[in-house]
Parts: sequence; C-alpha cells; structure tokens
Amino acid sequence: MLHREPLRAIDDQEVADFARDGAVLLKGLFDLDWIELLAEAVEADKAAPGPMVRYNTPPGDAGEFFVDFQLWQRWEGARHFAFEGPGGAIAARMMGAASINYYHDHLLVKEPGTAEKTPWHHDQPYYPVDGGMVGSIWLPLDPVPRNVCVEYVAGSHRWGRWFAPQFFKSGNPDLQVQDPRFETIPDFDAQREQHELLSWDLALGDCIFFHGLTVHGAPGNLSVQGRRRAYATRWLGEDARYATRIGQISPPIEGHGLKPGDAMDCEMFPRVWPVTTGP
Ligand SMILES: O=C(O)CCC(=O)C(=O)O
Repeated sequence: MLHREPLRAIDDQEVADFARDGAVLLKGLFDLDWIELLAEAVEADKAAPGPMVRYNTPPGDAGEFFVDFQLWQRWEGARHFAFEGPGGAIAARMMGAASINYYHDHLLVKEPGTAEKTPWHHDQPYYPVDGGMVGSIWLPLDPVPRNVCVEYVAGSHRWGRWFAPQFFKSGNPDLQVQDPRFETIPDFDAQREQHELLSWDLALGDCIFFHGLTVHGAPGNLSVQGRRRAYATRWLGEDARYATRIGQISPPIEGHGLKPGDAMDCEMFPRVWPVTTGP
C-alpha cells in the first residue's frame, strides 16, 4: 500500500543526530510499494532519459554511472511520490519546518562494475538557494551494503564553509566560472583519518536524510551483480530563499520566474507539505 505517512514515527534522537551530524540513517520509513513504483519510473527513465541526463562512465568501460534529474516532471510514479509520498512529512520533521516545498529529484544509478566514484562535495553551493532548511532524502531502490553507500563527513554542515561545486565528470567544460565566495574543496580522501565518516548498510525501505551543506562522496559499485539505484529528492523548508550564484548551477532549472530573496514557492518548486485538502 502506498502510505502517505512514514511507516513509523521518527524519534527525537534521530532528529538530534541529524542536527549534530548532518546525516542520519532512518530505517524502515518507506513501504515497499513506493520503492517498486519508483523503480518502475527509474527503468522508464533509463530507457528514455530527460534533457539533463549525464553518463559519467566513459564508453566501453565497465558498469555505468547514470545520472538524471526531474523524473517527477516526466514519470507519473515519481510525481506521485513527490506529492503523495511520505517525503514531505519526513523532511518537515527532520528540519523542524512548518512547510515543505519540493525542490527537485536526482537519480544516481551505479550499475555493477562501475568504477566511478562520486567526488566529495556538498550540495547547496550547486543550488541557487540560501537558508538552513535544505535537506535530501537518499533513498536506495536496491539494498545497499556499506561498501557502496555514500559517506558523509559528520558535522560538516556546521562548519560555516561553502565549497565550490565540482562536476561529476572530470574535465566538464561547462564549469568555467566558480563563485569566488566559495572555497576549493579539500581532498577528503587524503584527510580520512581527521574526520568521522558516516555510512551504513541500507535495506529496502531505509533512507538517509542529510543536510545541503553536509560534505559527502561515494565509492563506485564494483559488485558483480548488485545494482545501486539511488533516488535522491531535495526538500526545502520555509526559510529557503532564491539566491544568486556566479557560474554554473545544478540542476539548471530555469523558467521559474523567481527573483533573489523570493521564497522557493512556485509551480516548479511546489508546496507539498502540510497536505492541503479542499477544492
Ligand atoms: O549517490 C551518490 O553516489 C551520491 C549522492 C549525492 O551526491 C547526493 O545525493 O547529493
């Protein structure tokens, strides 16, 4: 059954862990019918991707790191998830938000044998969005063992540092100008011993909730058979404001008509929680 509410209440400790670490494992929130519906949308999208698709594995190499955005605008299951799924309620609870707007979705599939890592980054500098209530639900559509899970640098959302976006495919010619307000991101692989890195084993129905400023990266998927299809969705609380960025943003969503300082509330970034009923 497609439950609108999470399958269980999120407890205060989970909210406190998120506030402290910027990323937390939330077990057993999604019923498997949501996972199945999203998996159907993902397969449809892989067969007929959208205009922002990126293939991050060089042709001829093993595996495939497939990235696409805005499935919710093209596939009914993904749209249903945005408006009628439990994501809005989860994001509101985790961020202490009174209302939630849906920002975008981001599909990241690593087929078996994929060597490409997801480079260290945090998400908010990619977005033309200021404010503290910027959160993601990383929802795997396959069981994820820890050795292919995203890793999060605990507490990095509280550093007050903003790192310049780096694009997933090396040598991306689109990234010509960086916002001078942002620092170059350090090599967190070289600093692994200096930080607490969080990652988990996830079963179907589990997700990770993380903050837009939490630094994270992910290994490839060198398993022989196990796919790693992750559907990441981005949720904004009421303090989020449209902001200017210098250089490229991602995803490059245009045509919303917002001006700097506006609330992120329009048809492209729809209000999804609290749920309103009526005419
Ligand atoms: O799934 C991945 O490999 C990385 C996920 C990620 O970077 C994100 O959701 O922001």
